[in-house]
Amino acid sequence: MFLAKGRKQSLRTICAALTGAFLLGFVTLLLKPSSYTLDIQDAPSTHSTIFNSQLYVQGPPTQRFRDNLRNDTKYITSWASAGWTNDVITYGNLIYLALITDRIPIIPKFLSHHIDPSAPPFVFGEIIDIPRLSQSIGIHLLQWHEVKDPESQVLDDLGCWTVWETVQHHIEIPEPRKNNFEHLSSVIKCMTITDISWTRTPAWVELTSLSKQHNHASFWSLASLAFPEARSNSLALSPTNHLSLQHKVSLPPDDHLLCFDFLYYISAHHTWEWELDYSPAWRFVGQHMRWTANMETLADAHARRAMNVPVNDPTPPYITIHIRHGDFREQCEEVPVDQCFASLPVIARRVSEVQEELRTRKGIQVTHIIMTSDESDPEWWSEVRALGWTWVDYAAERTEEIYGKWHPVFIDAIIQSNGVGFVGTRGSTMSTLASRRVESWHGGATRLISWGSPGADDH
Ligand SMILES: Nc1nc2c(ncn2[C@@H]2O[C@H](COP(=O)(O)OP(=O)(O)OP(=O)(O)O)[C@@H](O)[C@H]2O)c(=O)[nH]1
Ligand SMILES: *[C@@H]1O[C@H](CO)[C@@H](O)[C@H](O)[C@H]1NC(C)=O
Ligand SMILES: [Mg+2]
Repeated sequence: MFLAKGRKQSLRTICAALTGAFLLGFVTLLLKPSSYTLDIQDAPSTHSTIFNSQLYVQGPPTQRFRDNLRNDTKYITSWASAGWTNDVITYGNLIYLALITDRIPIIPKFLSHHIDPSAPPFVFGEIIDIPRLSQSIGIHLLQWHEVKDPESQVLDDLGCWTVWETVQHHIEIPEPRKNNFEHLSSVIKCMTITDISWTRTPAWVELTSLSKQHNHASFWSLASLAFPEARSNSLALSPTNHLSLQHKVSLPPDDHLLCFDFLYYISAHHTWEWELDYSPAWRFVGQHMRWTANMETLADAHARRAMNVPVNDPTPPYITIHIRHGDFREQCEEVPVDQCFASLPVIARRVSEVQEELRTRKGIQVTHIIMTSDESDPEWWSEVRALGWTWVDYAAERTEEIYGKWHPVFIDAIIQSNGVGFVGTRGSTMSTLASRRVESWHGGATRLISWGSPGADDH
């Protein structure tokens, strides 16, 4: 739902974590033979269905990112730093913007500060199946580590547009990605070692429909800045207004590598559009972001153990529930938490509806129910058990120790997406995406539970 305001982070911890990740990447590079041995002369085709990053860069990752960009190819990038699902949406928006501007997106890693700042950043292509996404949407996707050597200490200068500064009206002195600017720029510095000067996007980037208080910009207004006319008209009116932090240089927004500070609050027509049926970012990109085979296998193994499936039996159809508690209690305001969140009987009523729909529409009886939640109260979980529902016990599985801190949220999201039914929490992006995946990938039955006051989900 709403993006959590910048949680205070120790920049040093983040940089240390990032350095750890770079070293890890370096070791991986040493162990793996270079995949850049082909000498390809052909110009890239945007309709190429072959996933081959060499066609879109000059060669192996370089010290300065610019040395690796092709002079016949235009690129686009942006950054993310919120909850993981929000970041999936942000990168989905970036890729959709790449699609409509005919540019190659360069995708950063996922940052872990909302899970645990000590967890290293996670490579997009290790959870999202990039070759499949690329084939489905017809454009190539690059990742930052393929362009610039993650080990590089070179501070590249870059000019970018700030959308955030333009669309926030609730703040007296708007800035690029306010609240998170310092954090974001340090992240950029650590991740890509880029020193950015910012230019404010024109006021007309704002989404005009129903959005004044919601700080959204529109896809096509931002897209127009990727083309010469809107670009030069805007630059004539709006000079670069923030010098870069390190080198104190003032560069106009780059046109070879177009970049924006933050693309979470972007829609075509309506705010929070990923919740709406016609959402172009979901339809043209999001639904094609399938999981990598490795992650699918791992999630399936966890789901099977949670359901006690005998070794030689297929994984049975199941319904997943996602109950988002945690910091959502802040939205309860004066309503006591136990009356604000949906109770287990209210959740069970929704589960029955999904079972009933699956019986009548698909002719299947689904008895396996898997709970996923950020709730930590053991009493609540024992009530879940009493209803005959199960869950993945990540502590007993030792998932974090074996695979890392990211994996519980990844595995929960994959399990949710692979159910034939889903019951989630209205207003949680994790639930929104799970519903959409279950509907789009499995033709499944879904319900979102309303909450916030007693009886909120009565219907
Ligand atoms: N493992 C696990 N983590 C969860 C679950 N629900 C929430 N979380 C954690 O809380 C984060 C919530 O942020 P998002 O993924 O952006 O989703 P959201 O529910 O819209 O939350 P906000 O963005 O904070 O409004 C997730 O990324 C997880 O780290 C869950 O069911 N399982
Ligand atoms: C573009 O790059 C190619 C190969 O790197 C080079 O031969 C060519 O001269 C460059 N073209 C321009 C216009 O700079
Ligand atoms: Mg969210």
